[in-house]
Amino acid sequence: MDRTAQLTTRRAERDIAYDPPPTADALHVRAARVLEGNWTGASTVPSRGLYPHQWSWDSAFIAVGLRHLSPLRAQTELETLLAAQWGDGRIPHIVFNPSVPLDAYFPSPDFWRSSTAGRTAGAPRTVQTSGIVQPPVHALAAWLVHRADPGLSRARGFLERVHPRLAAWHRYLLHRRDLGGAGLASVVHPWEQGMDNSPCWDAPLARVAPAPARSFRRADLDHGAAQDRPTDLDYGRYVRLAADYRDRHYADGRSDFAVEDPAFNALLIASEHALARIAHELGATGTARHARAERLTGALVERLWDPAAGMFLCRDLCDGRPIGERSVSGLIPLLLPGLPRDITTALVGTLTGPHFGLGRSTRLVPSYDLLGEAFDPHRYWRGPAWFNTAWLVERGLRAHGERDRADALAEAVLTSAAGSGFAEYVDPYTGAACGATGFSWTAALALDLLHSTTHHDSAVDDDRTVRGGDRG
Ligand code: 9WN
Repeated sequence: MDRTAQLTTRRAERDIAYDPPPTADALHVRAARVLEGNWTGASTVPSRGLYPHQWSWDSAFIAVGLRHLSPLRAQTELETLLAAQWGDGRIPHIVFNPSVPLDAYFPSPDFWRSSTAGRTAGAPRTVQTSGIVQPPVHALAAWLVHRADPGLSRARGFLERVHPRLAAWHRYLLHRRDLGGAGLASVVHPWEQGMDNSPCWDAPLARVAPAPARSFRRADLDHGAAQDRPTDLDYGRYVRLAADYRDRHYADGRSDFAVEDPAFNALLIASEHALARIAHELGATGTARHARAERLTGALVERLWDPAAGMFLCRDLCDGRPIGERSVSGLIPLLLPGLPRDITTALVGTLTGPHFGLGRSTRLVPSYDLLGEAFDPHRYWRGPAWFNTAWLVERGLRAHGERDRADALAEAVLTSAAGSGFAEYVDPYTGAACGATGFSWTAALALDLLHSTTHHDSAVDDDRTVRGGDRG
């Protein structure tokens, strides 16, 4: 059965009203057009209007999709980002494009002042960046990009060049950011975790004195609806935290906001496994790194697993307590190969149960608890569904043998991505577009799933199978 027929049949079976699904070829062409339009010559902007610079985890997801269009561009995307790495190993969350006007995005380079305030931390002199980080998806992306065209990768020495930078990045996170002392990396700003406005941050942020609204000018409201974006009060707190970090010259240590987050750490662990494969490809054994990834998985379970919630929860390091909000972040560790089986079973139960409703009431995984008090299907990271989190959960389901659920989620990603004009995020119930359209990682990850599901053996290439089997 061809892809279009498959999509139509499954749609009828589940009785959900989708627009007619595009053919695989049409979807490929439309996704490629989005990525072409957002390519700047050496990297890809997340969105032309709202996000006109290079973003860290966006570029990793974008590279994963770009590898199906141009492995060379995918390699370049990651190399451009890594060229802006700081001497202490951090990969900044934004690399600014000097030809974009300062007022096009806030906070702009004159807020972060990376080349002066970041000097002791080793910020680059020739390029302006932010001083915070984003989730470490990069080694995973580099490995997948390599696998797309190993010949080109070897000819260009791609892995040789990125390996030391990725290793330094992980060292930074595992040492300078182990603020809780248990081995896990901490985030010191909501923007670092990538799900900026999640209700998980409400309690820790409440301790932060906001910068006065008149002291900065938001640019996001020029592009997005105010009722869907974070409030001015939230922004005031984001600004205060970032300015305090800058004024400490980006030195790491305890601050007003320090959280151990499940998705951030799960991505670090998945990237540690990928880095082990990269090391192996370069002639080392990679065994020590796999072993470290397994130890980190143990620490993740020890610190953040909540059996009563049936999912992982964030831990607030300022009071040492778990944060009692259910976010999609707590489901993303499903991605990991070494989880005990009772945990993977519970995670699948939570994903498909009343709090997230996948395959029942929702099409894609909502970013936050459907039953939570703060749930809002349209407000940034407080309910809507994002495509990167769906892609990660799809990988997790597939890795743990949940093939039918993974197929259904992949199909929902493809139809919702195309049907929403490659929206930044969508209403989790209806799939209606929210935020920017023509959003790069939506196009890239739809492209990736299109190629992985139409050519099933590429899933094997990607090492989606559970390494060494489940424990427990
Ligand atoms: C702040 C670029 C980024 C994503 C984040 C998303 C949003 C920025 C913002 O856009 O964050 O980094 O201004 O809201 O929350 O995940 O990387 O697409």
